[in-house]
Amino acid sequence: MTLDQILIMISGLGLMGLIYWFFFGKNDEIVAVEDSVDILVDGGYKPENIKIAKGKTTRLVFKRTDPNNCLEEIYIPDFKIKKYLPLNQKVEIDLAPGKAGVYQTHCGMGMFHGKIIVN
Ligand SMILES: [Cu+2]
Repeated sequence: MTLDQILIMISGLGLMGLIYWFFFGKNDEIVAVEDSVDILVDGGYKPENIKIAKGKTTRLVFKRTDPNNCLEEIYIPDFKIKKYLPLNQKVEIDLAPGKAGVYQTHCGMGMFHGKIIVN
C-alpha cells in the first residue's frame, strides 16, 4: 500500500465515524429531568431527549435564541400542545403525563425533533 492509499483509507474511516456520529451519536443522549428543565432552542433542541416521571408535573422551559422561524413553534402532539416560542423569551410548558411511553416533539415544520420519555 502506498502512503496515498493509507491516507485515503484513514480519511475515509474518519468520515464514516463523523457520519455515524452525526446521525446516531448525538441523538443518543437522554437527560433525566427531576422537576424542571431548561431547553435551549438553537439549531435544534438542547437537550433533545429528556426523561420525565409519570404521574407528576414536570416543567419544560423553552428558550429560543435561533432566529430561524422554522423553530418558532413547538409541538407535542400527544399532549395536544402547540406553542409559539418568541425569540429570547422563556416559555413554560407543564407536562403531567399519566402514561409511560415515548412522546415526540417537533418544530412547526417537523424538521427538528425531540423525545420525551416517560417512565
Ligand atoms: Cu421547522
